[in-house]
Amino acid sequence: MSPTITAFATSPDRGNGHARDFRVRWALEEIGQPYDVRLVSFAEMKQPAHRALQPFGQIPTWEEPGLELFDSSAIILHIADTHPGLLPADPAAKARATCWIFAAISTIEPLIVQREVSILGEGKQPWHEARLPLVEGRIRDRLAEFSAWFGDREWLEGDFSAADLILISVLRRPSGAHFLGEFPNLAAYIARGESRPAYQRAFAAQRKVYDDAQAAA
Ligand code: GTB
Repeated sequence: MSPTITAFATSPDRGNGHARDFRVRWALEEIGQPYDVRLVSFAEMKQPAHRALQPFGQIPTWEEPGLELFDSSAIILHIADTHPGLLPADPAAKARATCWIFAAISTIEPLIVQREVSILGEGKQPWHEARLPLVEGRIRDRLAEFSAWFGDREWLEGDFSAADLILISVLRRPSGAHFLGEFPNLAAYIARGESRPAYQRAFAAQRKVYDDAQAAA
């Protein structure tokens, strides 16, 4: 039986693959696992039935017989634990790749999200113009650190892994991509990820949701 994930019925990212169901879709495409998608409206996400799956009323969620999960990274780790091909088999390499999953979502992504919060949520505040360069400086510094470490690697840990999938998803968010002209090795890294057939299948699937919603509107 295929797992079921949830995704936005009408994604605010306008079909650009920035909502976090995209990471799960990409992971599933990488391993060739078919999946079902239940689309939820913003109102439905805040109802008790959805909060029973996701306490914060968010997407994505995961349902398979005997297991319900939330949080895209936890879902991807579960997929990687139960299918070959998303994390290295060698325990030390697997630990290092897992380390990058946590670094992506806890050390890099919050700075990128902060710029989005700053622009979208605080843009009318009188202190916004003064604060934005500080927020952007933190992103630039962090990307410079990562770029220096990454150098001319192809992927984070040996072959492509779930760590690359998550970190590339983080870096391609608009507030990460905004700085990529300054870091050619990171721009090339993202392009490598985006050129993967599994990425393209996942992107097309989430884009179809947006296109269908537009056509029905
Ligand atoms: N830690 C959780 C995870 O990784 O699964 C975070 C889940 C999360 O933030 N979900 C968001 C959500 O459901 C969607 S992805 N938000 C609705 C709410 O909280 O009410 C975040 C997101 C949303 C929109 C864009 N965008 O428009 O570009 C990008 C990312």
